Amino acid sequence: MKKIYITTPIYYSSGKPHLGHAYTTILADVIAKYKKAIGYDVFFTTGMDEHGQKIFDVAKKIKKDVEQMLDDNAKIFQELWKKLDISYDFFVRTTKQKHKKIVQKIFSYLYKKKYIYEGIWTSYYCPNCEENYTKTQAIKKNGKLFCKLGHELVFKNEPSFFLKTSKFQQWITNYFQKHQNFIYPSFRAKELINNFLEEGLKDLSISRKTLHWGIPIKENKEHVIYVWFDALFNYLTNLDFATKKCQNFTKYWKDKKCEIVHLMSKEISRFHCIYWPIMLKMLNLRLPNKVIIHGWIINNNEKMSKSKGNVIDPWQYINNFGSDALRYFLVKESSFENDFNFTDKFFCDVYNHDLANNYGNMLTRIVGMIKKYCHDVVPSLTKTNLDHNDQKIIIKRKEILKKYKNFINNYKIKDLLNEVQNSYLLLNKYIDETKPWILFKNREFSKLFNFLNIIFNFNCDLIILLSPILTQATKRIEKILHLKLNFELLNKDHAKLKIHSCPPLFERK
Ligand code: ME8
Repeated sequence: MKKIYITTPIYYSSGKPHLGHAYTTILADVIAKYKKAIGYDVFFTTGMDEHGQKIFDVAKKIKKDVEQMLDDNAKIFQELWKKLDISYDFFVRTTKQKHKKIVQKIFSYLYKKKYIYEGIWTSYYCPNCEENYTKTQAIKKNGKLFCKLGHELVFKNEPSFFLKTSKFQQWITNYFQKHQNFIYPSFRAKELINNFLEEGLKDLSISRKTLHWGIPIKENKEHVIYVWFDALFNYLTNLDFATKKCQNFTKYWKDKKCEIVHLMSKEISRFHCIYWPIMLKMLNLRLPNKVIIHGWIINNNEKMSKSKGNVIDPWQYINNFGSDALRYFLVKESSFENDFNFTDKFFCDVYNHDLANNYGNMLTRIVGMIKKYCHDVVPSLTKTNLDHNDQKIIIKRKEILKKYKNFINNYKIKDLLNEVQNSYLLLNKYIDETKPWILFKNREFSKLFNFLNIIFNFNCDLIILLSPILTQATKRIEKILHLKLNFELLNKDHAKLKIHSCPPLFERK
């Protein structure tokens, strides 16, 4: 059985989830569900990044006990994931004992191996992104230095532990060049080489002496572990790496046949594509197969983020349009190459066109016709009297069934959705040209039954192909059709199936 381990970033627990968090998590969930649907054994994780300067500062600012804030925020994230039908297999919180112990073990191991040493950390630091900048990488404005997201940098000069990442600069550059599929889309590898590798990779400061909100370092209790060193290892601690009960690590990480995929947006690609592979190399562990990087959701021409205060609340769309609508929109408009501008009008247009008019209305129309012309039972195909229009639809159905696995295997879910929408266009045309009401009036029953059988079967496949995204609608349709919808039912003939009335699935807005 094929296997895949897929992860989202773990989100900072410094506030509520926004549309950006929902975007990545939905994409990962949809990939996980599609892979499961085509027979993969899937392990999917997400969770909360709960240490570091930013978390500590926010709790202080809102006058809340840090742990209370973390519990509250983890709960809010999990409530959102439940509402959005996100089926993760493990939800990590980095303040939990298991995670902390494993990270300490890894630190001690790398320290013993001399990959970690003590020194003085002098750097321009972004407390918001928890990221180092050199003077050349920083953006200069009015004599001050800023990170790429526009936060002011703070100069740091303090004792620290360092990870010998500089030793691996050539290795990681070669790795990018030899493994063109490692980073998707591949142009991001060039960006990383230009921005971070060409000017020389510095050793990474991995501890903080002036902060105590982190995992204590056993080798020197005055320091805590830097949040990114701590956080990246969630991808191993989720699988119980370096514990007695490490079946999942053996099953999903050690087995080279298991596909490992990390998903995120571009601002954290440096950590996942440069530092994370180096850490794994130091531990003598295999690398992930793919780091998939998507663009940002933009609001008013700026990256939507908590620090900018321009975040969009996913709940308002879920409450007005339903969770399926948000899942569908974010997958349909997702882009690995570009950012996309979120507007209410855009959201509403896609909802009305794709979900209300095509998906929902098509089923209502077909069920209505079967009720009216065939006493609620899907008719059989006579195979005689098939005309050009019937043949066209049969061919289109075959085509999409031939292609869908390829789309799923190559993470091109958006392309699959485009194929599905094209099919709806064709089916609408098929109805208009066949004019079943005239066939009925003229008592051309064999033609009418062929038409209804062909359109019902094809539409059923389209519903199944969208089922990993439209989880709620699928449940409702299963009741209408009295059928458990899964990918094994693709390409089946549903003749003789008894169906029930179909209330509108997506009301027009
Ligand atoms: O970076 N558009 O956490 P974070 C698209 N804790 N995606 C967005 C987005 C936007 N405007 N805003 C956020 C961290 N995201 C670290 C990660 S992983 C070991 C540690 C999504 O809460 C996107 O996936 O800032 C991005 O990479 C992630 O949220 C950042 O979440």
